[in-house]
Order: sequence, then C-alpha cells, then structure tokens
Amino acid sequence: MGSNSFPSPMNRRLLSASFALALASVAQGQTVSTAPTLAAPGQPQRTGIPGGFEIIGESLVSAQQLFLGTEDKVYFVDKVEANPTQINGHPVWASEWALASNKQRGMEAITNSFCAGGNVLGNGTWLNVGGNQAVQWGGEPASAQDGSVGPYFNADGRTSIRMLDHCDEGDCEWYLSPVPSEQRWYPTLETLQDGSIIILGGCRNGGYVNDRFQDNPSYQFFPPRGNGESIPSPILQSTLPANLYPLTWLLPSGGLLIQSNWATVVLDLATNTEKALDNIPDAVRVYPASAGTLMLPLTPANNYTATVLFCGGSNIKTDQWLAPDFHPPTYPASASCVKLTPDVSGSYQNEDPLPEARVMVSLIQLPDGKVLALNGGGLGTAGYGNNTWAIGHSYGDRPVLQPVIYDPAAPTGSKWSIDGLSASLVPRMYHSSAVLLPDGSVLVSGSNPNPDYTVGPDVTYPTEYRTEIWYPSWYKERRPQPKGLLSQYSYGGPKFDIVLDSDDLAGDVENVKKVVVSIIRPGFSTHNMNMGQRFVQLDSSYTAYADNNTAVVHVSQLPPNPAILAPGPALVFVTVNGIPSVGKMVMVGSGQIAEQPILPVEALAPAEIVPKTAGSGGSSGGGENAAVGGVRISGSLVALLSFLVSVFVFGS
Ligand SMILES: [Cu+2]
Repeated sequence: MGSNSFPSPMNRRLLSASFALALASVAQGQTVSTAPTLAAPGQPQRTGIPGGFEIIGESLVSAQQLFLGTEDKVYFVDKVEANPTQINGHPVWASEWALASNKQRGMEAITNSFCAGGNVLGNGTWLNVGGNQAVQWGGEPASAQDGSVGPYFNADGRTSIRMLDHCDEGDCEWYLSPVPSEQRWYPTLETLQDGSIIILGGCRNGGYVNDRFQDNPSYQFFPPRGNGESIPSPILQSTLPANLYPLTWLLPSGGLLIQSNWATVVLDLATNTEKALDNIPDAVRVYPASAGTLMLPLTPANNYTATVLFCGGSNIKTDQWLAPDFHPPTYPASASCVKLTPDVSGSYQNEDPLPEARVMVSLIQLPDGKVLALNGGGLGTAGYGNNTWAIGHSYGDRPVLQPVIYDPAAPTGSKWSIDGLSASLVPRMYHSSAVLLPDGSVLVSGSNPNPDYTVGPDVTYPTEYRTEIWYPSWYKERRPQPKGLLSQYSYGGPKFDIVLDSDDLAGDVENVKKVVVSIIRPGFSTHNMNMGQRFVQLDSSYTAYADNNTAVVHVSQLPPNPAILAPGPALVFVTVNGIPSVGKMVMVGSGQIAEQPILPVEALAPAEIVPKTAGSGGSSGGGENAAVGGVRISGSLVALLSFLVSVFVFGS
C-alpha cells in the first residue's frame, strides 16, 4: 500500500530545521508537532507565456482520465483502443508522464478501464474502479473476456478495482485488488473521513445514458464495509436515464451531497437515508450533460461552510435523451451557473452565468483561490455513437477554446473574466481532462469522441494526444519560498510557524495581511469532473517586522473534522498577495485508512506587525536570514528565532 511513500524523502538540512523548530516549541512550553518540515519550495521551471497554453508533447494514451500522483508524475488512464504505443504485446492504455524530464512510460492497466472512476485512499493509494468488458477493434466485444485474445488482449474491467501506489522511481505499476467491485461503468468515487472510499452508481454494460435493465443504483465501500454488499440509493434509482457519474461531495457536516439528473439529496451514511434538497435549476449537470462542478474554497472566513458551484451543462428533459428526434450535436448548451450551500439551505442560488454556454467544461481550482474553466463545446453533449447526425462519432460540437476565470471574491456581475487569457490550441471535446500541477499551471489533455483510435485529415475530432500546459497570469512572478511547511497535517493539534523573508513579502510588510496557507487536493480528472478536488485554507496569523519586511506566519493544522478534507495526499501552497508558492505534496491525516485522530486546536497568537524601530537602520531586507536580521525580537519568539539562525548558519 502507499503508506510507505510518506513522508516523502526529505532534505537532511531541513530535518535539522524541523528539530530546531520542535526544540523552540519545547522552549516555549508548547505541544510539539512531530511532522517533519519540507524544503522551501523553489521557483517554477517552465518558460510558457502567462495566460496562454503551450503544447508540451504527445501523450502515449488519450487522457480520458488523469491525476497528479507525485509532484513530478501525472498518471493517464485511457480505454482499451489501438493506441500506437505497445506494451506486453498489446496497445498501451495507461501511462505516466514525468513533468521535470518530460519523459513518459507506458503502464499495464490489466483490464479495460473505459469510463472508470477514481480517487485516492487515505494512505495514498489511488483507486481506479469499473470499466467496460474486454473489447476488440472499434470497441466491439472481444470473443473472450479473460485477456487471452487479440487484437488488444484486454480483460473485462467492469468489476475491477485497479490500484496504484504512485512513485517517483518510475517503477510502480497498477495491480488489481483481490476484492472486486460490483459491475460498474461510470461510477463516482469520493474519499471519506476515515480515508476509505465510497463507490457510487454506474451501469453494468455502458451506453450513452443509463436504463433500468443495466442500472446499478447503489453504493459500496473500499475497503469493504460490513458484508461488502451494496446499499441501494433512492436518488440513483429515481433519476434514470441521466444518473451516471453522480456528482458527489463529502460535506463538512459529514453528509454526502449527491446531484443526479435534476435531483439533489444529502446522504447520511450513518443511517443510509437520503434527505431531498431542491431540484437543480436550468440544466442537467451530470454526464452526459457534463457541466463544470466544484466545491468552492473552504476558509476560516466562511467558517468552512461548503458551497458547490455548477456551471454549464444542458437543459435536456428526462424523456428527451432517447427520443428519436433528439440530435445532440445541434442542441445548444447552457450558460447557467448555480450554487448550493447544502449544510445551510436546500435551495440553489443563481450565480453569474458563463460568458459562453458550454458542456464538457472542467472547473480547476487554482491556488490563488480562483477557478479556471476550460475545455468543452457549445453544442451537444458528451458521448459518441454511430449516428448519421453525429460529427464523426461525436455527440458534441463547436469547441469552446477560450478559458475563463471565476473569482468567488468578485462582486456579482463580474465573477467571470477572460482578461489576459488566450485561447487553447486544441479542441477538447468528449474524454478530455485537466489537473492542477504543483507550480500552479494546469495540465490539459485528451479529447476522443471515438469508439477506437481515430485520426486522419477528415476526422473533425480525432483521438487527441497533444498535451498542453495552461499558465496562470502570475506564473512567472517571483513566488514565495516559505520555510517551515510541514510534510503532514493533523486534524487539530499544534500550530506551526513558517518564515517569509522580504522577497517573499515583495518588500512590503503589509503583504503579510494577504497571506493564505492552503491545502489543495487536485483530484481525479475524468469526464470534466475532478473527483475529490478541494481547497481548504488553514487558519493563520502572523508576527511581522516592519524593520525588514519579514514575517513569522503562525498556522493552524486542519480543522478538527476530517469531513472538511478527507485524509490522503494533497498539495500545500502559501499565497502572498495573490501570488502562490510552488506547491508541495504532503499527507493529510495519519497516512492510514482508519478513524483519524482529532486533536485539540492550539490557539494562534494575535496578528501583529512590529513597527519600525527608530534608528534601527541596519535591516538589509532579503536574504536567507532576513527574518531575523535587524529585528528587535519580542518575548515569545526569542527561542524560535535563535534556533532558526542556527539552522540557517549550519545548514548553508
Ligand atoms: Cu466516457
């Protein structure tokens, strides 16, 4: 299992820093955090144009599914198809992309992972669940389901739980859980408070939409709970045919928000009962209408209250999906955005609409608190088929290449902006995906509305391998390099301190008022959902020094509630005045699939800027030891700062 990959290998120099900080805390009579600290993040390495896209290469498989496994490795999962790259005597349908070297390797995915779901367990092991039967040319059923026949030598993936202990060594491989799932195609996975995963919904055999002959309107857990049997879900039972990939979020209250077709409920897993909330207005948001969806940042300012945003999709009535006269590629998408705060109210609120109507749009959480919307089209839906009205096989049309940014803090009427953003270079239709990278850029890949590998000059929407990086406007700004971030975060527990120097504060001590420490889980991207994606801001205060524009930022651990952010790997960022540090991969929780320890929350010192001292003169600003240089040190920080001095001296 993946628990051996955390804490990640660390720099010896920082081990001594951690030890010094721990001793400093002891000196002040405080509880000691045991998590090692991390090397300060550096600066981003890419050279692309901020606000634009750059093609960084061609993937080995089409990026139907992808996720960030380590700071350096993005994993791709495709369906079985005739990708030209071979592995073990058959086409490859999974791969790993190393970001620093830009090298890729094919991976053996074992069974057909077509339209699987995914997420990460509390110990860091990724799951990829469900899929299609074994196939041959054109996605037609293979004559044997055990992987023994060509051309693709793939086995039935419908009950598979594929597991990956991601790694940086380039040698980790997918393996199958000995415990199968029920037969599920298009299931959703969400990680729970104990680091286990709930697997919801799907159909047994596939298709554009679901039907009662193959529906699997139930949920189960991994590792299995009780006797392992699935539990029926009334909302999934009542929302045919558009109940695939049900939109699901663990709420801070402990309930699970589930949105399917037009219906919305909160599922109480203690009693397996569902409480109905209002129907969603304006449009269907689940696959194949495939709106962009995202839980907005959970912050101290909103008291960690979850609001979920739904944008785009398509207004398709329940009896319309399979009507003979419904021709998706000419059907206009919706621009509607709505939001729901389910632990407070069961009613949706209107949000500023998208500038352009859109289906198959992905919403990607950025570390500056804003949200990137990209990919998709203005007409039609997800899905493909052999229909005379299809565009090739595509049920979607009119690609929307313009990305747009949503700012939750902007006033109503101006939440969306395209300022400084240029268009994508590649249409991203059905089976596209996107994920946040540690340096704050976004990897975008895929597009393959085809039953098998399909390319050529006459193909409007080919099997797409071109992989892009999207760069935020601040990509090339000098990034903060905070010292003292932890490699692991508890639920409650001792506060910790990070140090920002004058460069980190851009030479202005007032910027300490605009420091945000956040943990982001980028999630598992498929079908324009990022399962598990979430932004949680840690509570913080500061002691800053006007003499040399440096600061010690006092930071709380996660709130004492694993439903706010389930255990497992995530990225930590420190953002100063809207400019995020490069993110570091850390572990949230114990690193175990188990009930998480809940610790008392240590109070933070009140925020304080120590004013300039008359005639101090000697502050240099900048440099490694700026946090102490020229500072008139006040009481409680003496021990900490003197230890930091020793660390910087001995560690150089
Ligand atoms: Cu699909």
